[in-house]
Amino acid sequence: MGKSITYKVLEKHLSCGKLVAGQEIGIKIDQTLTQDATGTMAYLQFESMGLDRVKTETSVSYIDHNTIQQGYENADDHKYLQTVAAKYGIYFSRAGNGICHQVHLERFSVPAKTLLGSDSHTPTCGGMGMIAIGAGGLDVAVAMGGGIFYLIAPQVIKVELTGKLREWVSAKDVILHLLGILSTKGNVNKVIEYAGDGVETLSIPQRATITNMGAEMGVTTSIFPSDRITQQFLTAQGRDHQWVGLCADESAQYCKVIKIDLAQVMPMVALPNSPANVVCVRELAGKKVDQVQIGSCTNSSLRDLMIVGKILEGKKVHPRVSLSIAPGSRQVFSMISKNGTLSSMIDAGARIMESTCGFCIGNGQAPQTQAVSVRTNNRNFSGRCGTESAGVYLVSPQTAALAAIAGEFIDPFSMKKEVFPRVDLPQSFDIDDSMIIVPLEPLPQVEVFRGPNIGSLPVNTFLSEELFGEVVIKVGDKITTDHIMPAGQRLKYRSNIKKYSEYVFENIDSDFWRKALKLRDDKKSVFIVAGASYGQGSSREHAAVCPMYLGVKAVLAKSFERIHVANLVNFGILPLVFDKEEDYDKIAQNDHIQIKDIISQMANSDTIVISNQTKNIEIKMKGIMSPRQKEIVKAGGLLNSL
Ligand code: MIC
Ligand code: SF4
Repeated sequence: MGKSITYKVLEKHLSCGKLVAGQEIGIKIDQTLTQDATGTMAYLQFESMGLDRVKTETSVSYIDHNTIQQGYENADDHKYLQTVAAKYGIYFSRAGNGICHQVHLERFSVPAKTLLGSDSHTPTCGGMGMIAIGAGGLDVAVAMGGGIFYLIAPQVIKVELTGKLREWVSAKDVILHLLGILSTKGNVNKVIEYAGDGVETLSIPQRATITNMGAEMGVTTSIFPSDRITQQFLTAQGRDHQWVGLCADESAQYCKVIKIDLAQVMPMVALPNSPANVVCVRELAGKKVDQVQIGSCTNSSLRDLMIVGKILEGKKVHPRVSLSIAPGSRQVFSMISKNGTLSSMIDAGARIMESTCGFCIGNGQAPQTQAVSVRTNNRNFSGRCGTESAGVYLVSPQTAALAAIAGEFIDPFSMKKEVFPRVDLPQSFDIDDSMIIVPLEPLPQVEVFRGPNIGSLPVNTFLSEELFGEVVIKVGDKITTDHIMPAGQRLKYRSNIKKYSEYVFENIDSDFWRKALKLRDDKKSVFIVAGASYGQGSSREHAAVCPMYLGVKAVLAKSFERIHVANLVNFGILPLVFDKEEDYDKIAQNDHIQIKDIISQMANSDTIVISNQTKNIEIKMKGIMSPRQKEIVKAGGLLNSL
């Protein structure tokens, strides 16, 4: 039987297990990436493993999330990360060099290799034909130490692209269109593989926009073939020697095939508060807009910003609108500063931001109360932008630029055909890696800098045979890690678990942490009850570490997202799924829960019976852990078990 691209790359990297969809496998990781908001924990964990250096082909530590530096905390974290990188042989991309995914795509991505990143948008490099997967920091730390990364061998969905995008339609519209089909739930342990003759009409940055937002569907990753276009991009980045071709066999089998005629895709917009809440931009034409934000790892490439620059050329930003633009990397920034794009933006009245995540993670640029904020990034969860009452609308760079000038949504198709800005990628990009510090060989003696913001690693206790405690919070469907562990203004506590834990579920129940701590200190267990797709969104392991610190022992949910379930296990929290979904209604907040003989229950079957003592009933839960994961939870987490 022929093979998909996904299975070809997985097979080459297989370390253990059988490559059969649904079974747990272990793969070798060639490259890792971390960013500063998840990196400090990942490196504290790596340090605790006692190794003398990283064992991967390439590991890169990026500073891109927390660059606001109000107070000493961020700068201390950056210094810690820089010294750790020098000590253990890690490339260090300094603040200002750009967003990890954009820089990795430009400077480090290699087709047919594996990449594990402590950020959920790591699949961006799938646009280059990599198996690029987002994971919690601890899994990345293990991979840096040469350890295996475990995952469920995925089912592969083929998305067959035909035709060519029309003018004014972009790669962002393609992925929003697909989100409308696949939604944000029910895609766990799947990979999306792109094929068809439409692929060659898409440049690498366009492909990367598409794979980037696969994360919003909850798939393990997304991947494009490596072809002539991939080779051209690598050549233009001065890395032609790193190209290898990669395509699926004709007879490869897929679990599902979705056909998209690129010529039929419309300009799309995702309405608040879900990236899958999509409609055609046409339906919003005339709706007033208060803020426009262009950038993020989804849409901040040279091509994207040159299109924006051309639309803004000779125009002025509408007086109602605040427009900010953040180039994705220093390479993009530098090139738009030389080719006239930047001056068109400045002359139009755009506010030019640093090459960082910034607005995308709520780090600045919070819009006004009840604002209509139009953004080119990938997530519009409520509150993520920093203003709870604002509505965030996700669009392509061209739709965003048109709205910035008009002060309202414009249907791009209402624009004259001939005014569409045509942009070709350059034959060669400007290459200047001076903001990437290359590790010295042999590795020098380096003293790791630890400012007061670098806390110690919290350690869990071994799982006891019996848990008794209370449901401290009951939440509904699609709870994201932004709900569990807010970012934005709280980002500066990422290295200080004790302090950061005070903000768990801040926007749902700001007293959660106090109630949980009280139970923990009374030696009782804290339980969370949740609906479907618990833990969507980011890879932040803090959404497991901080609850663990507060005494959470189990999450009882209708279903979980992949990265979050791995993080719960890594920190010794039991992820349990209702055997019958309707049993969710049989547990209320404050109910007393007891789970007896857990370890023997886990050993004997995949069903765990819990008792709701308040209602005097028993409820069957499914254990969704592999035998390996059961051992980790028993040990109180991966670090203990290592
Ligand atoms: C995000 O886009 O939500 C983040 C911030 O990049 C996160 C990582 C984090 O929380 O630090 C992600 O996507 O994993
Ligand atoms: Fe940064 Fe936003 Fe991309 Fe996350 S999604 S890596 S916050 S730009």
